[in-house]
Amino acid sequence: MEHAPIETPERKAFYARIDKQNMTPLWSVINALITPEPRSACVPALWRFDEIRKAMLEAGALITAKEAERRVLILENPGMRGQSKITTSLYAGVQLVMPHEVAPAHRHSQSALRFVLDGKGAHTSVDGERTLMSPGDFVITPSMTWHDHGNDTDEPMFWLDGLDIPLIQFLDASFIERYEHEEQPIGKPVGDSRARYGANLLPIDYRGGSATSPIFNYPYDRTREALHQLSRANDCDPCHGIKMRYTNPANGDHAMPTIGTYIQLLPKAFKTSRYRSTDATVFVAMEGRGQTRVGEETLQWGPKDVFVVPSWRPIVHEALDGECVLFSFSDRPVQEKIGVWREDRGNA
Ligand code: 1HN
Repeated sequence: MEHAPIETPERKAFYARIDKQNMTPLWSVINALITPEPRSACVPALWRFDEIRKAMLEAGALITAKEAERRVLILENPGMRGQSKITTSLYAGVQLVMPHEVAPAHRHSQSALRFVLDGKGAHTSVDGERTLMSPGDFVITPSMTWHDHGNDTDEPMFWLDGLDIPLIQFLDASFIERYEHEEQPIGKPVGDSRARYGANLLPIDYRGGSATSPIFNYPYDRTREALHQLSRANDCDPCHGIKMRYTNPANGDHAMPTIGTYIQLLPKAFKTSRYRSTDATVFVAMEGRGQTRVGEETLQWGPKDVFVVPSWRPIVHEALDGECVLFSFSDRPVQEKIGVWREDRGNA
């Protein structure tokens, strides 16, 4: 039933009459509303880090982090220009904090993740706790937590921001408040949440009631060590290599309620089996060089490049120059919660 009913003069006249009462026939639009498979405006795309970095340093000379509130260049999906989206439901941008700058404190209902690309030792503070950031660290800013960033080092600091902005916009649930000072007071020692929640321990009466993981920095050195150890066991998933999910240690759920976050290792020369899933995914190549075939297109990537794969488009990753590590994020937790997430592993 892919064809639309024909438009007779009587029908057209009827549509015109009911149009004035804000009514419209379903049978004219049903095939666009309910499609046999996902039909997305999102297209595959790649941003090279050297190009991002160059543009960001130009931005660094044009505006301060303070004036901009956040000095970020949005990575806009070429199929959805002007919408501040990298996928239909998610936002991504690259943020630069120059030496001795502060990005002032605020809080909002959108959840944010940071994946550190370049620079070492700048900090972010979340609800009174500060963490220092290094390349490959995955840092969370939960919904409605106060956060500010600062860079006391002598090098520019770059990271990828991922936020659920389009999703929250769709739900009409956006709130933001600015803090009265540039920086919030720090009331906890560095490493407090890691000791409390990230050591296979939990405070005795902790009930894990919040939607987001209480750990807010998942440092790359520990993540990388786990991947290294697992790569020695040689039990790769044909579709993913070795792919792990960042979790909330209090309940085993995704680390963030709206954004699924993943780290994966492709052994040297590994080529994945054709795979597709309904969660459009943003990837960051953390280590190594490789390529990802997305339908008919091939995206060639190297360290710190960012690329995006639309929903339900078959992908094949291939490691071309030694071992590769990919960080990724998607709206999979939301799709799982409402029971619509699907994957197709081919025969693998
Ligand atoms: C935000 O708060 C940050 O805190 C980054 O670093 C990007 C994009 C839109 C709205 C808020 C940040 C953002 C943002």
